Amino acid sequence: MNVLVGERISIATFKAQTTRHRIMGICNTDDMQIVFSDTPGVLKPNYKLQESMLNFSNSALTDADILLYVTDVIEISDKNSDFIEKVSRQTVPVLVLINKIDLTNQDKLTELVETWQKQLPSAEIIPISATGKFNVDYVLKRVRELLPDSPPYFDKNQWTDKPARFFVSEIFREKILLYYDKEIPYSVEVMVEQFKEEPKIIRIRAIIYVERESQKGIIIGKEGKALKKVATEARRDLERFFGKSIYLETFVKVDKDWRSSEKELRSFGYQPD
Ligand SMILES: Nc1nc2c(ncn2[C@@H]2O[C@H](COP(=O)(O)OP(=O)(O)OP(=O)(O)O)[C@@H](O)[C@H]2O)c(=O)[nH]1
Ligand SMILES: [Mg+2]
Repeated sequence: MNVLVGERISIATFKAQTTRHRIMGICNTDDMQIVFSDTPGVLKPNYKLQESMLNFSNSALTDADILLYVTDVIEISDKNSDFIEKVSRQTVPVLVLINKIDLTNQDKLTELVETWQKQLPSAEIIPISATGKFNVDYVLKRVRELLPDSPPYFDKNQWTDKPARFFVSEIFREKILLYYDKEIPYSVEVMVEQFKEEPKIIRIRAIIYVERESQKGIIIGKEGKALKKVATEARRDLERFFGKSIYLETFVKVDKDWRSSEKELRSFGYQPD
């Protein structure tokens, strides 16, 4: 979505389940508005947070005018057969984007395109490379051609549906995904307790929630070094994102088993109120 919109809206890392929410990236031109909607990857839920993530993915099936199903040259094509079955029953146009074609060769790609075409006969299969910007313009062209006429959904100046605090939390989560291993990033949620914009500076207080006491120690690290690194990197990105100096305070707290608590998931914005 970032490459299509031309803005860094969704965080992206090499780890699975980076995206947890449904995030809109709005493209405005003089005569058109395209609302892209990035969703979590499709998975079989093991705990309540993952159920909420799958609900976000499923919701795109009910309201999108065009469905862009993004796979890549590494993912096996029948990984999400239940979801693909639902995609095949869509009445809206479906584009299957096979991403990361920079990592394969022509023969393998041709075979993969055929496999996808068999699975989704009415879909248009488009090989792309998001990082290599290959075929991205073609995807945009097809989206423009396929979009139905409609009044704009959002104000012309709006570029996302999410508030500033959301991006603070996501930028933090990106750094946590990058710097901690195993279960740690998946056990973390970041809450922005204060976001106070002054003329020259934004004052932010962020709370990193973990599920257990032992994870708190790992997040903080020896002599606080791990947390310091993450906070420094996050602050640098936040300054770039908001174009202002950032004063950042970070705390780590335990919220036992928050990923499995309906109440906590609601307070973190994963479920409707
Ligand atoms: N080689 C290569 N890597 C890519 C390309 N596009 C994206 N990536 C990398 O793939 C990784 C995953 O990117 P994400 O945007 O987080 O992927 P996602 O599908 O949104 O994943 P989740 O949010 O975790 O479901 C990142 O490390 C990207 O840099 C590409 O065209 N070629
Ligand atoms: Mg993502």
